[in-house]
Amino acid sequence: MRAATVVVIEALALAAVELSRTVAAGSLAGIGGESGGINPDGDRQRTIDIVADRLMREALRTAPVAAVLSEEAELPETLDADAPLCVAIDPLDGSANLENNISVGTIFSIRPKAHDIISTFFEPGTAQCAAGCFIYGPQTILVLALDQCVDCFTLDPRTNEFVLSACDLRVSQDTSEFAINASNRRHWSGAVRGFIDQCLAGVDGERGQDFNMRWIGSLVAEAYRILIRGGVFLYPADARQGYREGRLRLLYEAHPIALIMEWAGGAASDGRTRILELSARTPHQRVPLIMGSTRAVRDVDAIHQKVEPLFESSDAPLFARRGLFR
Ligand code: FBP
Repeated sequence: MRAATVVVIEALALAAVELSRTVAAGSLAGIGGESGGINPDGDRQRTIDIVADRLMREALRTAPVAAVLSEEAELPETLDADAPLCVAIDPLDGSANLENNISVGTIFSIRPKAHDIISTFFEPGTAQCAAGCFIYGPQTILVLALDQCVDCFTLDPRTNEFVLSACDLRVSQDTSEFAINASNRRHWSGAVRGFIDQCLAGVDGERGQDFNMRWIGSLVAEAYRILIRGGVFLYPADARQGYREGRLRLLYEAHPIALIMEWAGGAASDGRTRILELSARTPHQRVPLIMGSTRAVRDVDAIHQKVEPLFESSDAPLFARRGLFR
């Protein structure tokens, strides 16, 4: 199974080399703008999303892959039904960031085929045998979770080869940096507001330390920053229509990023349950994602244990000026 997994990763890496060139060419590649299509989540597809999807699918056809589930298609596509592996993939996550020249990426999750293809994708995240992401930024980087360990490879543009650049990355246990889209504060649950308020209170609050904040709006870039210098990232569920289960997708965003975090010594949860223990009920299921330094993720979980119901008005006593979290 390991040999087959490596063949899949190599195939994806070849496609990523081509995609990184296209991304780097930007408007010169002539594929800026919207394609006119809509993906299964209702998001408008950009032409680059379609190109990325095609490149990754073509690559996977050359590898021992039974089926691929992509963000860009409603259902898994069967490739070679007898092959041993299935892949879930977000071919180009965060593509809306490209017009601002911000890092974007390809996220993938590899798992052994169960007795049939659909049930494979509905197994928990612990079924994954490898996961990773390619980051198309100032450098093109592969973050790879394989053999219980997370390594980093940097694309050498002179040879088109990914060269090992960091071994056995470890997420620092503690952090003084958090990442969240703070513009959604009024829609958050009391638990999320409670945690962020603790961070904002700095040395004067119960966490007793000052925090720095970051928000890139690109999952691969946030995950990479956390791998390199620690931190906690939250994309929680919130009260907006369509966000009651969060924004990010379980199978090709949260599961692979959670595997990377855990194998690098960090943690990932939905606020109550380890992401890797969750199983999807539908191919494009969304999930809240809290990931990064273990202590901070555990603290967010602990606050969720104390606070019910999920979306509480900010006027409720628990969250009022002299409530539990103020
Ligand atoms: P897409 O899958 O639609 O590209 O969106 C995913 C994403 O860009 C993540 O990479 C990022 O964490 C999140 O959306 C940002 O969401 P928001 O714009 O709500 O802050």
